[in-house]
Amino acid sequence: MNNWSFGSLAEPSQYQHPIDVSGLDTPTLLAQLQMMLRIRLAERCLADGRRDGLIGGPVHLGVGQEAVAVGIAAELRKTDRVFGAHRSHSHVLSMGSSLHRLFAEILGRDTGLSRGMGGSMHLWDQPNGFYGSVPIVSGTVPLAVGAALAAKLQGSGDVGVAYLGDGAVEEGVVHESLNLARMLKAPAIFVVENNFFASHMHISLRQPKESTARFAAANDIPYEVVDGNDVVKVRLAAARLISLAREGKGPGFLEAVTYRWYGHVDWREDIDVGVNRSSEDVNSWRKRDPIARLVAGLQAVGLIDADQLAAMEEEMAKEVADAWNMAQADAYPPLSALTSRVFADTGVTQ
Ligand SMILES: Cc1ncc(C[n+]2csc(CCOP(=O)(O)OP(=O)(O)O)c2C)c(N)n1
Ligand SMILES: [Mg+2]
Repeated sequence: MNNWSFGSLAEPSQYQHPIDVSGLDTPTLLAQLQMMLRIRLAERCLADGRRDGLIGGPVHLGVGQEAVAVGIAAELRKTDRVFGAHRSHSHVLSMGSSLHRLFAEILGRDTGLSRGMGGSMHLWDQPNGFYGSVPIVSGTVPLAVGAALAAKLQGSGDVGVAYLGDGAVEEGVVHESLNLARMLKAPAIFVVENNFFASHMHISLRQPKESTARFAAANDIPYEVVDGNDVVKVRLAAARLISLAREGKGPGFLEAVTYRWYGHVDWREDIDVGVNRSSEDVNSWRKRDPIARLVAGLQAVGLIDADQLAAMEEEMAKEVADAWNMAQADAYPPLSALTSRVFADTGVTQ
């Protein structure tokens, strides 16, 4: 990395090539494609639901960024401890969470991942390794370090994962977390989804350099910077960093360069809101589509044909529609939940 600039990695006209899938196992690649399609269609459904007034709270969509979570999750197990933030639908779904329970949460239903009390930004699915997401930017980063430290003390070989954005690194607690994780050799994996924007502000207006991996270097933490729209590159980099962490070598930092197709929140594209987000940018990043590129890579070596792809798309569309319809038919929490669900039930009585 030269002077913490991404170079061509930041150019949407570059890296549009089919993904190189050679030497990788076919079932995993197809499962990753299916998961990326599931996430894409689920978020499209949420965009429409929000636009049509069916969803009460805001939804932060990550369409275009699916390869990051799917590549990372390929190297995780259910006993790992994953933390997200405000844009975490992909993070929770990639761990194997139920689409129906995610939709139910966003619709405020009793069957939701957080029993309908949190909405899109308060997701929880610990049985699948997802320890929670919160809207406070960077708020979960120190929690991931603590969870990683606990795993180290327990000798489980599990890791803590913190998903954060390029904007989150502007919070002081991220730097404290990096330093502490390094000093305690906590098996924490920091995954920065660098999509160049924090709300409506481009990174060039917020930071002197575009690559946030400089903060890993400053804390003597091994790091990798990858094309975040290449699920294979993300997965291979994650494998290297996660295996070091599992072996007791301490934290790792993965910066994935990507882009969100929707605007900061809800279904609009936010063209010309803020700086450096024009339709040309969005359209050229669409050509760097992580799903289309994986399909092209699989087709190039005969691992999927048009009929198989159509069948997979149809299956995912049906799964999404069924989950959405089921969630909409579910009941809201009872009124008593307003007081009984203020704190989690830990089972501890006094
Ligand atoms: C502590 C805190 N400050 C500000 C906000 C308002 N806010 C919500 S999302 C966001 C931008 C975050 O940008 P980034 O970390 O790059 O994530 P992205 O939205 O790009 O996924 C801001 C400033 C907040 N939720 N929490
Ligand atoms: Mg961002």
